[in-house]
Amino acid sequence: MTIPRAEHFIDNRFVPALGGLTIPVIDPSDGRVFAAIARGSADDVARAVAAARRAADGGAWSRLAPVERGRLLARLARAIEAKAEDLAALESRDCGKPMRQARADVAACARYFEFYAGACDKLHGQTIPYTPGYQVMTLYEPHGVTGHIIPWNYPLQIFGRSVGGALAAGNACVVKPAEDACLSLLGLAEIAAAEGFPPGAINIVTGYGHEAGQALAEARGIDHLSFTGSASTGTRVAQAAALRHVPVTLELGGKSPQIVFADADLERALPVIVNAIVQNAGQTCSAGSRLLVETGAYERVLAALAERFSALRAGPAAMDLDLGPLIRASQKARVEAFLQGLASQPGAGAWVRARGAIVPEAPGGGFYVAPVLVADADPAAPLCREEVFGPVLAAMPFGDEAEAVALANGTDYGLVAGVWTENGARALRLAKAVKSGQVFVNDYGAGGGVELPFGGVKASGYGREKGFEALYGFSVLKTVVIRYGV
Ligand code: TXE
Repeated sequence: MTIPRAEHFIDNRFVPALGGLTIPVIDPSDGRVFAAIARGSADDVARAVAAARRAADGGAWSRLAPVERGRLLARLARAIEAKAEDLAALESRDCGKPMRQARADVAACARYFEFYAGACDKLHGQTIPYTPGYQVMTLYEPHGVTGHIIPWNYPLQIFGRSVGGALAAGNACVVKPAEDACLSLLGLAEIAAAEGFPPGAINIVTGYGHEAGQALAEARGIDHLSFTGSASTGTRVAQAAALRHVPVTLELGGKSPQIVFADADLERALPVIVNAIVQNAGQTCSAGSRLLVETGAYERVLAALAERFSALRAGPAAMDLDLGPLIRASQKARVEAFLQGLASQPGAGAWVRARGAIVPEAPGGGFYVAPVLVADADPAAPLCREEVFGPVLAAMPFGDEAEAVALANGTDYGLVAGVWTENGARALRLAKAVKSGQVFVNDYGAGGGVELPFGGVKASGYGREKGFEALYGFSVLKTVVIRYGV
């Protein structure tokens, strides 16, 4: 696949930014510019919203029967699979992802469209027993035009989960990908048009968050907003939406705990725990970034993890190692600042127990951070409370179940938790006591499967994407009351 043009995708056509400006695209593996994208403005967003409105308000998209929508989504899933290697190569370069990760992302994106293809004609309302002489029914109707602000960590996956669900419910979409990573989504939109999606169903406006993103959050003609990103930007988006009474779904990341009891099957747990923080170089909303270990097993677990961390290798995406670079220089600086902050941490003082390596082939201009295992981390320190979004695992011991729950719930976030124990009753108690949107027992899904509703509590956001549940969020429930008696 060639690198898409530095243009928006509106009404099934590539169009330049009205202001004629572009933004350079940097390869995180070497820090060099290799492409450009259009720098969208409020005018570009308005143009995309108008196209989506035409599609949603009586246009070809809104006239499709649900079964036909489903067939289009299924065709798109197959087309994504057919172009998987090209899309993965683009995603890998743009985001600095090792090819294995990029291929997995493409497969997940296709799977979202496959899942939602089958769901289009299954969003049933109800009939409600009411007073004699009345017939009452509920209808799930599309909002109309949905806006989607997508982050840079998993563009294809998050597009699939968010836009896939919105399209399935019958909405037309305007998408603002992250300025750091949008090439694969422009390629995907072009594929969708070629597969027969009517003009205006899927529109993409690229640009900076504070320009195109803010304009989308404020745009008239948007009926629902879906945002995935930082808590601070999510707040701005929700504030802008509130002024127009537009409903919002927010997924704002987390500080997710992995809770390991002494009876856990470590053979099973350890590779999953490592992967949950190393995958995508730790830039995963559901990264298992805190490790809580029962005191009796603490030393054993840390020794085994230290061995695994020391063997990890970071390097250019093309080398397909354990992890690639971070997305950009500022993200690398952010992660390094957390590590430098360790020395000034209050309390007993955490220390780096093990560190992986950056391979010598990694270009000096790339944004690499070696994976780090931090022992005896202070739960009150920023490292344990804030989202680092890098390959840093903070470990700490706990004495009993109550302390484990208190630590697990001791941050502002609540997205995902992992519980590792062979004691079924304890697993269930923990699953209920932990405040988060998902809990895994004896596994950790880094967000889980396409079928599993996903989203947070507290500062991790609200609303759910993924699974059938998402369709309720992307729809409006209407109650129709018919009086037929005299
Ligand atoms: O996020 P932003 P950033 C977290 C993670 C990371 C931190 C900063 O901790 O270290 O956020 O990353 C768009 N109005 N996550 O600064 O700003 C922006 O263009 C509307 C967690 O990159 O939240 C991009 O498309 N939109 C996370 C998207 O918001 C705006 C994924 C995310 O960018 C905007 C990414 C504005 N005013 C970062 N400003 C997750 N939950 O997975 C920016 N944007």
